[in-house]
Amino acid sequence: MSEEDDIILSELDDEELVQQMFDDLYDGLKEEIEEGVNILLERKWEPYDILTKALVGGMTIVGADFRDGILFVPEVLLAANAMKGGMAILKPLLVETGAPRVGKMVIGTVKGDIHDIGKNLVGMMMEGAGFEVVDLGINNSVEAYLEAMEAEGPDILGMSALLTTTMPYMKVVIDTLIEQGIRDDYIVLVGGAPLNEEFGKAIGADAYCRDAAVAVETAKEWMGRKHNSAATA
Ligand code: B1M
Repeated sequence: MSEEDDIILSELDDEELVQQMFDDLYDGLKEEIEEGVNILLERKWEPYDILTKALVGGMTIVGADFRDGILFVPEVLLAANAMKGGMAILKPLLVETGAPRVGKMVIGTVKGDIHDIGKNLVGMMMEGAGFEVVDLGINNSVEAYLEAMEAEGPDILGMSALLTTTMPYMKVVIDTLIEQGIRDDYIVLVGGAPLNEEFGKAIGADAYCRDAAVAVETAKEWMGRKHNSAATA
């Protein structure tokens, strides 16, 4: 039995446990990640802190080693799967039930892009803040966005892209909204690791959101503006 097998997560202090969770996420150990999340919850950690400090923190390390060619797609998929296991435990805790609906968002990852962890996180946090969220999943064409928007009538369109090659597709979607004369019917928010504020402005989005917490704040702010302009119209 290796030394690793002997580690009892519940016997570690908080700092050691978070470090161990980084290692377990790196190794794609879903059950251990789930156990770590449950232990931190028992220790009265806020679900949001577990998400950002233990899970997103661990995924940042995975991302750096993926970039540097130390980890490859199969390993990163396992890490992503472990992360999703932890997120599934936190989701009901982040999502308040019965909260008054403050708005509705359709969100999806753009065409050509299959990354969905960040988008899922945004969806969870938005639901937690009282938004109704319609998640279109990954690899969405202009047509898929338009169809969902027509069917769902959201206040907000959220788009996610994680690749420099797929982020320009957000502009394709926004340009189509303009062509169809419906751009101003929606608040358009965009996010994803390779984007920045300048890019958001350049493609005609209402705002770029650095992370899930910023997405919630920005959505609330824009919903407030929408109500104010409706009241004065
Ligand atoms: Co991929 N991948 N990946 N990957 N992957 C990146 C993005 C990369 C930066 C890794 C690297 O090289 N360092 C790199 C892109 C480089 C580039 O474009 N310049 C990359 C690459 C190259 C690829 C492939 C092409 C690899 C290959 O096949 N050779 C391939 C692409 C496939 C495709 O999409 N067509 C690929 C595949 C994969 C996996 C399938 C293995 C897996 C995805 C699993 C999944 O999502 N289900 C994967 C992963 C996990 C990553 C990294 C390691 C982690 C991404 C992640 O989940 N981060 C990533 C490296 C990195 O980003 N550092 C990488 C955690 C997540 C919480 O953060 O998604 O940024 P993030 O979301 C944040 C914010 O950005 C923001 O809020 C979120 C929460 O705070 N946000 C929004 C995101 N979307 C938003 C939408 C909003 C608002 C805010 O709307 C309102």
